[in-house]
Amino acid sequence: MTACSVPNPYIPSLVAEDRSQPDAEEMMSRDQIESLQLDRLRWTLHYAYENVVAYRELFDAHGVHPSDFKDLPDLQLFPYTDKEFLRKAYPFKSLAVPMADVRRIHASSGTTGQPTVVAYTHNDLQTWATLVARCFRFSGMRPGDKVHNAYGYGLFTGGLGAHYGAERLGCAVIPMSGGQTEKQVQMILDFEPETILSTPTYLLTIADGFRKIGRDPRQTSLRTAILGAEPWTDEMRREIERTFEVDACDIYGLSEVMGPGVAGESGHSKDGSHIWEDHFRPEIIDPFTDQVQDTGRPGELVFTALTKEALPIIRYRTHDLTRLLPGTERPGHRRMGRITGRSDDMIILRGVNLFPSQIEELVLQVPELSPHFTLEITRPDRLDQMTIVIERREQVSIEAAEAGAQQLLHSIKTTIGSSATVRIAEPDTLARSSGKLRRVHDHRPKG
Ligand code: DLL
Repeated sequence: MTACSVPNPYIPSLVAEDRSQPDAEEMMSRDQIESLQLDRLRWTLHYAYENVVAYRELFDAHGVHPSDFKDLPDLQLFPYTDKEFLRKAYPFKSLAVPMADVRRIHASSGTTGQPTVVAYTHNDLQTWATLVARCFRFSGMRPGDKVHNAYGYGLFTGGLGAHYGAERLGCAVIPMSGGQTEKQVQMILDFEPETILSTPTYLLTIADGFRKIGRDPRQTSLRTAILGAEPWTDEMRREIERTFEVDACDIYGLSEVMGPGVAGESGHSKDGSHIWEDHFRPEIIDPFTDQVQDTGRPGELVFTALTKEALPIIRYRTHDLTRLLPGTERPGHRRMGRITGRSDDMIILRGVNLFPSQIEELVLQVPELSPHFTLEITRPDRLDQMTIVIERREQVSIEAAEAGAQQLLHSIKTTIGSSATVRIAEPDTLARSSGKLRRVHDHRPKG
């Protein structure tokens, strides 16, 4: 294994196989977690510096050395990294281990330009499965459950990440992947899983699939849905819980930091995902000034991974906007608020900043309107315009949907401060998600 002048304080083989009970690190106090973080940060900074040329050059350029790290606040001495930092190292130059020690390679979805490559050693895969299993148990899954996994398999980390986590917990995994909605419905009816893993918008597509064959999605075996990979609101949680009569919990993660399982939500309190701080040190920064923010203040989430071997991650800017909150059911680990959006998904409409999740929240407060909508941004006569194209609910008349649309426009004006227009679409006419949904279509000229 790759050498490092500081011994690695983390030995994954000591992590118990039995995932049905909380593990020692999950239950640690805040003081214990911070002392663990101190040791693990010291290791990871040295390890990255000594084994990845790009980190060595970056730290040197900032005049900082791993030995400058003496206490947790010293992490702020180190420079941020971002997708661009990883892209420059495409495909394998950011790896800290020889390929002979790599056991898996994934790549981020990257809609534009080069994808980002991420890699895992045997130990990294153990840690990943352990943390996903921790999230699943925390959300209410139990060993022996049957689990329908509708996250996409392949280069995307969702499918395989969730798969090995569910196996680690002791569950029987049904590896459906995304798409083939009719088949998904059939498998849920035939195999009677207790849990479904999916993006929130794809679960709505599956609900349509049930209705299409005249089945009520409330009458399935499903009890729990563990949803993530895209922003979703508490209104969407209620919509999904009503539709399927399940408990819906959040799971958060990103490929560069690990994949799903960086944070998971309690099925009891449903009060936001706890970030597993025995493996990831989060910070919130002001995305404009780069200043670190206090707990509770909104900003961009930044992560340092504490135990990763193949791809060390130091102060990685996620672009995800949220805030840190004290832990509740796991007091040693802080929670994250809902992700309001990504700084690169922000729509600037005639000078007003808004996120698709704000529209989702308001849409789902209007009973006549369905959760199926897209945002079309245009610039006729050099003036930005946003049109919400949204399906009416099946049992609702066109007139009632039009009245609902007026109510929606009013609440957008009063809460966000933007004017928009609405176009009501017929049920089941808009494109459906089979994974991460793209809600915004920006037709404005670039530049
Ligand atoms: O989406 C990993 C994942 C798979 C998480 C399955 C949860 C479930 P990426 O494709 O790299 O990885 O995309 C990461 O997705 O930076 C967020 O913007 C968004 N995201 C992920 N989980 C959530 C969530 C996976 N629970 C990017 N809420 C992240 C809001 C989320 N956004």
